[in-house]
Amino acid sequence: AFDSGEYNIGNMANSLTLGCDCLGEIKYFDGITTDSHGNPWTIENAICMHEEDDSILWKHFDFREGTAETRRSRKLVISFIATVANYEYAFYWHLFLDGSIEFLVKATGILSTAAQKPGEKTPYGQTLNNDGLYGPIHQHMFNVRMDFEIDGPKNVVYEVDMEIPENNPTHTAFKAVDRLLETEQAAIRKADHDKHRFWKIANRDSRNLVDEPVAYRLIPTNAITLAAGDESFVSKRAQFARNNLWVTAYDRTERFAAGEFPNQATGADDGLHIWTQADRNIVDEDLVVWYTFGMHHVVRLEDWPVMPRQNIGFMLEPHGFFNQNPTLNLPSSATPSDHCNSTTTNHCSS
Ligand SMILES: [Cu+2]
Repeated sequence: AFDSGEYNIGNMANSLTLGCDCLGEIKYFDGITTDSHGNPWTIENAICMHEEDDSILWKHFDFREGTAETRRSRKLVISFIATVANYEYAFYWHLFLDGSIEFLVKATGILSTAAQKPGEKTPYGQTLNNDGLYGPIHQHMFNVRMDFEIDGPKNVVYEVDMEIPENNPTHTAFKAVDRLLETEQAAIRKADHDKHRFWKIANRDSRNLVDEPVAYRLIPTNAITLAAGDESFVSKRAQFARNNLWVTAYDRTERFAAGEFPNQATGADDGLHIWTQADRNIVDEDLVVWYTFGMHHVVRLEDWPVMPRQNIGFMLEPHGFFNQNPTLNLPSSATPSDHCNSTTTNHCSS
C-alpha cells in the first residue's frame, strides 16, 4: 500500500494535544486539507513547532588552564503524526543551530499480524505467542523530495566515496573523492557503506573560504531498498524504492516519487523511473533530489502489543557552506541560577 498516495496520509494527521506529543513552548498550525468530495476540511493543531534541548553542541576542556567552554545544542522541531489504520508514523524535521537538518520518521503503533497454526513457526515472520499469532516481516519505504537551492537555483550533485590510493606503502592512506553526477540516469544510485558514501549538493558559482563550492551533504542513513524482487508487482509500482538516490531537473509537474495518481497504477506510466528516462542534464541546473530510505522491519517480541518507536531518517549537513563553525557566537546556555554557571563553585567548568 502507498500510505501517502493511496491512503492519503495527510488526512490522517492527528490533532495534537499539549503536553503529550510536544513539550514546552509550542506553536500549533492547523492542517487544511480536502475530503473525498473536494470540500475544504480543517484538522486543528495538526502540526506542532517547538524547541528541545539537544545535549552538547560543542565543548573543549583546556587542560593547561583548567577551564572549559561548552555550548548546548537546541533543535527546532516541526512535526505531525499520522495514524494509518494500525500504525503511527510521526514525521519530524529537526533544525539545528549549526545549520544541520534532520528528517526522522518515528514508527510506532500496532503491528499488522497474521495467523498460523498454534505450535507452528513461520519463517516469514516472528511468532508472537503460542496461540497462533505472528508478525510478518515487512518494509516501510519512504521517499523525500527535496527541491534544493544551495545559495541559488543552479546546483550540482557529487557522489563522494572513500578511495584507497595505489601508492600506499603503509596501507593507511585513504581519501574522499568527488564524482560529478552529470545526468539523471547517472544519478540513480545506491548507498555503499564500504565506501563510506555520501552525496553533496553544491553551488559551483558560490565559493567558500578555500575556493570550493558551497555545499550541503546528504548522509544516507537507513538507506534500504525494496526487498521484493524486480519482477514483483509491488516493485514495478514502487520503482523509486529500488534505489536510494535520484536527481531530476526541476519540473513542477513531477511531485510524487510513484507518480501523480498511484491508485491502481501499474507503474508503467508515471514516477521517477519514467521521468529519468529523458536523462536530462543535471549539471548547474535547478535540481530536485529524491532520497529513498526506510525500515526493514524484522519483527521482534518487544514490538508487541504496542511497538516502541523506531527512528528512521537521514541528515543534511552543511559541507563548506559556512567558512567556519557557525555557532561560535552562541551565548553560554547556563543561567545565573543554574549550577552550571555558578562562578564560585562551578563543577561544570572549574
Ligand atoms: Cu513495521
